[in-house]
Amino acid sequence: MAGLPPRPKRPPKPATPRELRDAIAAKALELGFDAVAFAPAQLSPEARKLRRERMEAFLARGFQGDMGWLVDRAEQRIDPSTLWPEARTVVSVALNYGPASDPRFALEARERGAVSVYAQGRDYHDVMKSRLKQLGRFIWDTYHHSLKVFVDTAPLMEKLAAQQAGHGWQGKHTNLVSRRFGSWLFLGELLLSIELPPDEPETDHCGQCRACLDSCPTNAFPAPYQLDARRCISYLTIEHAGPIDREFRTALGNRIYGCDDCLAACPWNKFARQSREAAFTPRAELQAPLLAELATLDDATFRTRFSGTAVKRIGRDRFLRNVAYALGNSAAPATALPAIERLLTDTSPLVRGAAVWALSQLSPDEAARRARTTEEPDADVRTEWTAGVQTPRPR
Ligand code: B12
Ligand code: SF4
Ligand code: SF4
Repeated sequence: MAGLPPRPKRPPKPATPRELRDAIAAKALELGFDAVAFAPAQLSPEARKLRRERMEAFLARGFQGDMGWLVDRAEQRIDPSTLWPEARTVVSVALNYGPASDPRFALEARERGAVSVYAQGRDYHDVMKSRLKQLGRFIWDTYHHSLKVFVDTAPLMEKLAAQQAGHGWQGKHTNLVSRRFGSWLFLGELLLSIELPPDEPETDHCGQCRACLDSCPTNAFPAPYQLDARRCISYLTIEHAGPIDREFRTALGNRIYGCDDCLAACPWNKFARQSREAAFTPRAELQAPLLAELATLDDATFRTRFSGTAVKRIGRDRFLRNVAYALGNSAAPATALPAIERLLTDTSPLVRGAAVWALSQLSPDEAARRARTTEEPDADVRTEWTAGVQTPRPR
């Protein structure tokens, strides 16, 4: 949450709430946001109750996995006005990151890694934050209204805020779907201390469709509109720190950072358009990179290569863990085995453990032979050797 600079010397420009709303919307579009809309920051008692019940149900079932930060400050997540009691209006902004083609094509080239669309360009947090700050600065300098800027890390439920502001609705895959941009919107918010005329909330247009639910490779949806994050590839490859449970390793396929399957399955994407945002143009090194080549990255080369992208956030070891699982799923032993060999002696036990699994997938006999003679010092990796021998490879 960003603080405000000193109060400007110029007097505030007089504006009616409607004029202020129009000026903010025009400025947001000028700054490059694709959509801007307004919602009241104060919830009705019924809305607050429903949000609380749903949030509590999610947490009670442990769907958040290791993301303990979702539990912290749950009350603020439910109600933006508890986050900042002066808040009267949520200015909800959206950036279109629509891809040029269906991202699921990348899943077919198994010797290459699939990085989800949202992470292929510049880190959206940086793009969003810098623009929101510029928008906040404009409102403060011109109109002197107090405000707070949020993006992603704030305890605020951005999809609900965006639905209330009318950008779209929370679809059965739990993400916001827009009639104009399909599944491909990043969301951000600014809270304002003044009440502005709100937009109409959007209603649900999922109907009988269940394309997203049926597309999930790990059955992460226990019911429509509910996600068990512990089963989601996005969570497993990005948020989860340790070894990925064996149950999910084959389903990862070649996904090395995030997953787009449920988003890409949505029929509303027929209205989606390619992003016009230069910062989101996919970087060459994130478009189907060769797995064997990624396996050579050390900490320094990882940091340099992924500087300014969301991939850098998870660190080299977790990324190489994902690469190792993908090598095991590559069905391309000629190129994968030398890379796996290299990762078997990696300094990180997390990476070595994943490499053991990869070896057991591509060369089970060799894995069994090596399991008998390994001098592996780490207990978890030794367990991987034993498990690799015992678990038959899925056919
Ligand atoms: C934690 C988190 C994750 C977690 C959990 C995802 C989740 N669905 O909660 C993980 C790591 C899995 C994740 C993955 C992804 N994420 Co994420 N994530 C977040 C984050 C930081 C918080 C979300 C949150 O509060 N979850 C907690 C639960 C309780 O919320 P929920 O799913 O909305 O749960 C509600 C529903 O279950 C609903 N509900 C329950 N029953 C019913 C019944 C009915 C009828 C209805 C209507 C609703 C309903 O009530 C619950 C509470 O409101 C937000 C940013 C933010 N601050 O909001 C980004 C955010 C949601 N993520 C985003 C993105 C882009 C992704 C990925 C697409 C990235 C990728 N390609 O890999 C995937 C999509 C996976 C998916 N299907 O959701 C975007 C989504 C933009 C959009 N258009 O919606 C956000 C908003 C970030 C941003 N600033 O743009 N993410
Ligand atoms: S992002 Fe992938 S793994 Fe996660 S819910 Fe969607 S389809 Fe399933
Ligand atoms: S795929 Fe179908 S069910 Fe899922 S969000 Fe889109 S319209 Fe709704």
